[in-house]
Amino acid sequence: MTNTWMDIKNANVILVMGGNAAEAHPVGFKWVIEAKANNKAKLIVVDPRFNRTASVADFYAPIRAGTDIAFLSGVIRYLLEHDAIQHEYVKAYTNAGFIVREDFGFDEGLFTGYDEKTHQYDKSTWQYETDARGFAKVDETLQHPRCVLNLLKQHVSRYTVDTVCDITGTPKDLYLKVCEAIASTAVPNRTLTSLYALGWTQHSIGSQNIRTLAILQLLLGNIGMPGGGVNALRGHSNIQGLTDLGLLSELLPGYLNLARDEEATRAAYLEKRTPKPLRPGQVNFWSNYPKFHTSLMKAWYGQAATPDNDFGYDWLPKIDQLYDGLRVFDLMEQGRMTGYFCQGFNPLASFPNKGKIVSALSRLKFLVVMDPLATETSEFWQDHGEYNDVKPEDIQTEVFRLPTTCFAEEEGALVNSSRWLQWHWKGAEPPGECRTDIDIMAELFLKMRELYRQAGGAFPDPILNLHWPYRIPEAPAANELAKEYNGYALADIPDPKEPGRVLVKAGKQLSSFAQLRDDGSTACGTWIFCGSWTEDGNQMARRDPSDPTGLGIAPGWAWAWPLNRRILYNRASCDPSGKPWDEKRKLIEWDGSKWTGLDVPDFKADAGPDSGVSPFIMTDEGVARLFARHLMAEGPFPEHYEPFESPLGANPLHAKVISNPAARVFANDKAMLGDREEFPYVATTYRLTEHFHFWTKHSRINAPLQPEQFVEIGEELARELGIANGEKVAVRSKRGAIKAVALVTKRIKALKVAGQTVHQIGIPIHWGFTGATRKGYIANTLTPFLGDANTQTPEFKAFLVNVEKDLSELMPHTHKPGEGHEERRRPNGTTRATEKTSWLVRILKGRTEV
Ligand SMILES: Nc1nc2c(c(=O)[nH]1)N[C@H]1C(S)=C(S)[C@@H](COP(=O)(O)OP(=O)(O)OC[C@H]3O[C@@H](n4cnc5c(=O)[nH]c(N)nc54)[C@H](O)[C@@H]3O)O[C@H]1N2
Ligand SMILES: Nc1nc2c(c(=O)[nH]1)N[C@H]1C(S)=C(S)[C@@H](COP(=O)(O)OP(=O)(O)OC[C@H]3O[C@@H](n4cnc5c(=O)[nH]c(N)nc54)[C@H](O)[C@@H]3O)O[C@H]1N2
Ligand SMILES: [Mo]
Repeated sequence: MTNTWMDIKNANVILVMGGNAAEAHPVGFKWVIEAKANNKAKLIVVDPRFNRTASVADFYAPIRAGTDIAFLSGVIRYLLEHDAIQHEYVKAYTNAGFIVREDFGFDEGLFTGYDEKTHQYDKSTWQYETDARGFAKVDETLQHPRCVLNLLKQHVSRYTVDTVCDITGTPKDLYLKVCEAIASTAVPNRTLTSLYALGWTQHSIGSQNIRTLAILQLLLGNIGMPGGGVNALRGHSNIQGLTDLGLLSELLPGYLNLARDEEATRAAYLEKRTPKPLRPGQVNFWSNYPKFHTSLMKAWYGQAATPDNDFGYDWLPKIDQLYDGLRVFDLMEQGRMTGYFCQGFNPLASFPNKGKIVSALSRLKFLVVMDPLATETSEFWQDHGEYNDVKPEDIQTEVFRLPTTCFAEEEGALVNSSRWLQWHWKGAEPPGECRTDIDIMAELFLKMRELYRQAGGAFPDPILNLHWPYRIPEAPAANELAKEYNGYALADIPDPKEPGRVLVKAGKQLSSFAQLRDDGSTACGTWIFCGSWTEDGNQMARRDPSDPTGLGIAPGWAWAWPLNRRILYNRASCDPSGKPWDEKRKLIEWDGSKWTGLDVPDFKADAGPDSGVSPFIMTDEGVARLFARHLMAEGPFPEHYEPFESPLGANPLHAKVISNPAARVFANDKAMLGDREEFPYVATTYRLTEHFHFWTKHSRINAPLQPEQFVEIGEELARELGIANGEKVAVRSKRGAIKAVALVTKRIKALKVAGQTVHQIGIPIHWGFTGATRKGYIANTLTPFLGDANTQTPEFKAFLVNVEKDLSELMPHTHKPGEGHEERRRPNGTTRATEKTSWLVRILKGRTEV
């Protein structure tokens, strides 16, 4: 979230689109109710289904799954046409006036630079015109035909109300009501907040859904404002922490990233990540990158990281390509992976095209599952009849299960959607042989280090040099790790402003990332967490709920990254002269010599209105980007592309390009896409309050609340197909079929789209063949194996199915392993599957045939 949960209460209009907050975030959703009760806020829900959030909305608009870019681009056109934009904000705080290169263009669905062979863009034209000094040219009058605002106007001009409603299926009167409500927040004293989650991200155009909303919020002047923002409601309780700590193939902690193959030296790597400002006098915060990276290497490698060895630069992998989940399972299926560690992840149930996942896991030599439960993944090799129709004797994979604890059985911090690091304490002792994930990983590491020490190896340095300062090496404590993430001084840090004065003494905890150095004198595991555990103690454990301004800031409750700032970009909540746009929403202000206020200013504390520094200090241009330059895979402006399985089989906007031309699709999976003749209905998948994914079905309290797989079918379609409520039906896609109980509902209506009727089917995801619910099929038997071009998030939310009453010919999954995939066998030539519920020691003793 750019803002925080509590801040939602400050909004005048709340748009829930691409999420179902009342169902999936029921506790945080109370702030929406507060806004309605105390602020007379209007709640708008745009969703294919009239869902639980819609049931308390002021208006609900139905939409065809996968068409949100068209919907929102039409709203942007409406705002520009009705002059409902906050002019002063747009002019001063966005790149509206920046002039784009003459050779940039967009034609028939493609931006300039597309390569048909690689399905990728050469983005060199997606840039500004620059002057002799390398600064971007800007037309303050916004008249230049190639300034960003005019290009945006031109780009969205095709999204007329009629075109949009024809693509989305949204009735015109409802669409116009949504436009009007959103436009009402263009004034400085009204804000729109937007709450989204997977209804936007799980598409082949997921990232651009969010970009479109960001553009809209900038035009309305709603970024940085209390009650505004672009607010991602995150998933698992610590999934925000997962990205913060860099647990994606290309990331390092704090959104730093791994070197690419071609970046042979640390100097080349750092230079690329330390951009020069695009405007005179602008501060670009990423100029501090070398300090963050060097401090990270000191935290990881301690004394072994020295200037002479480039602080261990070569010990970290350099990547040739992304190794995201889709790529990993594709490589696995090709037989190009030996082993896989599955930690807190149940891909057989949660990843697309279950048939492909079974086929992939079957080609491993070993699979390690670290989980408190026996999951579908750990049992993938077992024959569960129609629900998991495999022959164990054909599967070579050896499976190890390492039982772990759950969050309540250990202490530590969880990061929530508001970026708050909240410390929690152990609530119970773990049962049986369970051990914490930290202990398991620590023991594995120590064993590997011992093996490297004894036997050497191709490249022992990254393992042998790792700094391991924990009191009990087999069990690093949560507080030791938290202090390391925060960072500490390795030598006295001199105060740059006062010669002779020491800012931080050697050995002391740091209190701000401004204290980090690139000479090796500081260590810090995650620069954005710097300040969370200072010499004053554990800031994450603070529990002071007081909210002095009533704006929901509560600075003494836990700790928010960065620097306990609650609302990001809050400099933009003031006008260029430093006065709040709205006195009632005063977060910070310029007092004549410095920025003051209740929130921590997102700016240099002493850079005044005349300093020439613009508010968005994380960008090279100092302003927010309506035009994203080279940063998105499929274009600097969002464009409507159809889902890969489209009920239209065409894109009403351009004949040649139907779906996202840069999306993540592997050759083998293209053959597994269905067409509208065979699969006429749009399907989307989602969750229910009563279950948490695939684990609460193991709980005897949750299981009976939603005991078995059902699918939601609108009344009109049910009538057409002769399906009665409660009857069992088969739902089939190109990838396979599932059986489910039909729930016939008024809550999904047929839509009129491009002259045809489109029916949508709703498929909740929570069942499988383990646990206390009725045994069932896995919903992801149906979903396509392809994803977003930027994040590689799978397209779980828009695909094609058929619904059948005849259950006799059900083929659980039709996936055939791609051609050219080599069969691999265990070295001894046997094929077998074995259940290894035994303990980690088995691996450590080296008894596997790895
Ligand atoms: N009880 C419970 N809570 C949970 C979870 C859980 O399993 N159980 N999971 C957690 C996790 S990990 C996550 S990521 C979040 C997810 O939170 P949400 O994203 O809110 O959850 P979903 O149910 O996947 O989808 C939300 C809505 O998106 C709609 N939708 C589908 N396609 C489209 C589309 O193309 N456009 C629009 N506008 N809407 C669409 C669906 O109809 C659905 O109502 O929930 C978290 N909270
Ligand atoms: N079709 C479709 N598919 C989807 C989605 C969708 O909307 N539609 N949503 C996607 C989303 S957003 C998500 S987040 C994924 C979820 O997919 P997964 O993360 O694979 O699903 P979970 O059931 O949450 O699995 C997490 C596992 O972690 C275990 N666990 C719990 N605590 C601990 C712990 O402390 N340590 C360890 N090691 N394990 C622990 C649980 O027992 C559980 O088995 O599903 C995705 N798949
Ligand atoms: Mo999630």
